[in-house]
Amino acid sequence: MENNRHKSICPYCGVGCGLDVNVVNNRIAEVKGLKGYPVNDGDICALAYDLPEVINAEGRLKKPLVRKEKGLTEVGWDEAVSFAAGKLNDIISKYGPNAVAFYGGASNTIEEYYLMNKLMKGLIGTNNVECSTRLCMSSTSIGLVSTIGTDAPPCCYADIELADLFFIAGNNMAVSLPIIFKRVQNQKEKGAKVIVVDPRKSQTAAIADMHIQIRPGTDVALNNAIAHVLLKDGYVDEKSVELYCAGLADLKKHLEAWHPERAAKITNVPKEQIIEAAHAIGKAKSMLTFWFQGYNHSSQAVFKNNTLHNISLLSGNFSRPGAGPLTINGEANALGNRWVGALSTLLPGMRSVLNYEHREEVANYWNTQVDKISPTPGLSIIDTIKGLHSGEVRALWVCATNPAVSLPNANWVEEGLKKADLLIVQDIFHPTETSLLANVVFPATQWGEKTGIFITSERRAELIEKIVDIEGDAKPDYEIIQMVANAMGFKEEFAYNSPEEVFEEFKGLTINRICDMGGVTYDRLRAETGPQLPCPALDHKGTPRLFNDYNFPRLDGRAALLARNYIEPAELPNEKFPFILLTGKSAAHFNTRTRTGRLQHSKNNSKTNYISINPVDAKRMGIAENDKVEAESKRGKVKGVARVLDKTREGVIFMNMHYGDLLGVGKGMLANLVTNNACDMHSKQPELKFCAVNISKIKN
Ligand SMILES: Nc1nc2c(c(=O)[nH]1)N[C@H]1C(S)=C(S)[C@@H](COP(=O)(O)OP(=O)(O)OC[C@H]3O[C@@H](n4cnc5c(=O)[nH]c(N)nc54)[C@H](O)[C@@H]3O)O[C@H]1N2
Ligand SMILES: Nc1nc2c(c(=O)[nH]1)N[C@H]1C(S)=C(S)[C@@H](COP(=O)(O)OP(=O)(O)OC[C@H]3O[C@@H](n4cnc5c(=O)[nH]c(N)nc54)[C@H](O)[C@@H]3O)O[C@H]1N2
Ligand code: SF4
Ligand SMILES: [Mo]
Repeated sequence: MENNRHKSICPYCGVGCGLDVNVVNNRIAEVKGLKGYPVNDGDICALAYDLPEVINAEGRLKKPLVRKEKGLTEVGWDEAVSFAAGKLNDIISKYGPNAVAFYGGASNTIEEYYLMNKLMKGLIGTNNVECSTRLCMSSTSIGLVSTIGTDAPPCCYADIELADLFFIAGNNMAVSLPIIFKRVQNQKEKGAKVIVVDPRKSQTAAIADMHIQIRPGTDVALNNAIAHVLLKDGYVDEKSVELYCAGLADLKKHLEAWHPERAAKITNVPKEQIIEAAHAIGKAKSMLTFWFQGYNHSSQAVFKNNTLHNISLLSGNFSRPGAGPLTINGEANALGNRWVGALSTLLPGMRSVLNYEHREEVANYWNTQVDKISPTPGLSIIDTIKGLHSGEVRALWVCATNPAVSLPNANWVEEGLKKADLLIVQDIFHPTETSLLANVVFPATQWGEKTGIFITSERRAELIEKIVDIEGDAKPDYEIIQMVANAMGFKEEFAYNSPEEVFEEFKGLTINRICDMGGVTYDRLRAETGPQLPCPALDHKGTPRLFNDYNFPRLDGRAALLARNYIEPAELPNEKFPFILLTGKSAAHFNTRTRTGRLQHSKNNSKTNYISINPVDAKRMGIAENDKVEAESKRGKVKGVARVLDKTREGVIFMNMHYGDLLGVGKGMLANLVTNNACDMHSKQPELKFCAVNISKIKN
């Protein structure tokens, strides 16, 4: 590439498009898609195209802040770091290690997460390390672990061009993964069929050959009935399935009762459509499944995942090129973070805190006592907020995530955050809704200003490099973590001179595991397209697909067919709150909008939060297009502007998640003011997509 052009990877969603970034006078001037890159071959979506405006936006935090009598006050790094480290040490000595917690974002690099894991799990001795991936991919992760024995996405994007059926459930990829959507559309033009399962007529449903407009929350019933039909109508080669799956006999028994008539009643999907969908799956040569937050943001999330995998396994659509579960992550490094151990149950290198051998391996590697690593899982982020309320948790260190906006039941979250004796917030911008509540704010550098590795959804490792210098005193997250660790007294253990040194240390914990990075070096990533993991040696080309030998990392080598029953969502509509509220993403904004809310066109065009309502409901409630409306749940109220659209069925309303108080939209527009903090019991992922509300016109 020319001198001023640099290769990078997009910092937004987990697809991991390759970018060709033009730097002029130390500013990122233009972002294009990287031609020839296997993911996107020169293509990008609007989010990446607009990166220069976001990266150069006003409002960057340039100096550390510490809360003093007159509020958050600019101080030097030494003062901020020694204040934070001193307070952390005080809290640990007074209340024990489990009184502190760390909560990071999925745009942190693997090096940053490695350091945080080492500090918290290895040296302080608490497993309270969480990541926004808890709100995003934890159910996908537990779904894969329970079905195939490991959190390793088996497929790759090249499977799209080999498939003849796409089953897309709870995934509005036209909006959320536009580059993948284009590849799916191209394949559809060549004859592939598309089934979309979504309670809304989403932008993705618009291209479907079959749109299954399911009643929200009921996917397990639908999936079970599809599996029932596959078995009953002779689409399952039971002898082969038994070779690579355990549990067929139990599942068959369980599914006997899941006939389409029963599922039709629960899902509101006509039984004929269920049968037709099952037959289409049975006849397909190669089916790829996509699922996303319509599954994961649910109190039954893991069961939705398991029952979808049952369908792929039964119909022989697993472990073959063009067939299988193609899991895409929401955020750039959501897979990398999991593999480094960014959840409170995990240890680096796809290990678990529950496993003695794993604790021993990691403790030896870190030169620490095995009992230093606690065998008890740490708190999930929702339990951490509960802990702040009860006093069990005293200090929370937030980095690269904005929980005051993104967690459910926002009033309760804010109260919890305010109760902390110490709230450290590390962000690129200030104020954010979360940094406003902090005792210490550390200014961080962002994508393009720091170096580290992302692992994207098809297990591809890539280096994102520092390509511009910054004004002000912001520092990379890895450096800030190291400074605090040093100030807490961990000098020898945290004596790194570069992120590359951190990576080389982490690498040792990946050897001979599915995440094997033995063949990955910074130099290799600079010289060529990053390999797909595992990549055990420098001359190894990487591994596009996993488990094509039908050998799964479970005790008997087979995948598990799991008998799962439908359970109702945690909160059902009732007389006082008769509507179901769904929430989701829009094309114009990314997550909590701290970045995209700074774009001029969004300031001009998307100032309002819409609440979309079905025309029949609107008429009944006396609501017209553009009316100011309010939705209310047990937990709070949210305002918006009515959009009367025939997109959802009667009784179901929808709004986007993005609108915190800041960046021009105004107070009270945040969907999470009303959402439910009930969680899936297996993945601890909150039910962000289903709560009971009432809706009314605001009279002024
Ligand atoms: N432009 C843009 N792109 C993004 C993001 C963004 O904020 N903006 N965020 C990124 C992130 S972090 C993520 S996780 C992804 C999310 O990407 P998606 O999961 O595709 O997006 P969502 O809008 O969260 O939800 C998807 C769909 O689930 C449906 N749904 C709700 N309840 C149910 C149900 O019970 N069953 C079924 N089958 N469907 C249901 C909703 O109607 C919605 O259309 O997008 C990523 N990409
Ligand atoms: N109701 C409802 N709620 C939802 C969802 C929904 O669909 N409905 N979606 C959920 C999902 S899937 C997700 S993933 C979460 C996302 O929730 P969050 O993680 O809270 O969302 P982001 O806006 O991505 O937050 C990233 C933060 O990190 C900062 N940042 C960016 N880069 C860096 C960096 O390099 N270093 C540091 N220190 N900071 C940086 C940004 O300014 C921003 O404040 O929201 C969840 N919440
Ligand atoms: S699809 Fe995702 S990774 Fe690709 S350019 Fe858009 S936001 Fe970035
Ligand atoms: Mo996400």
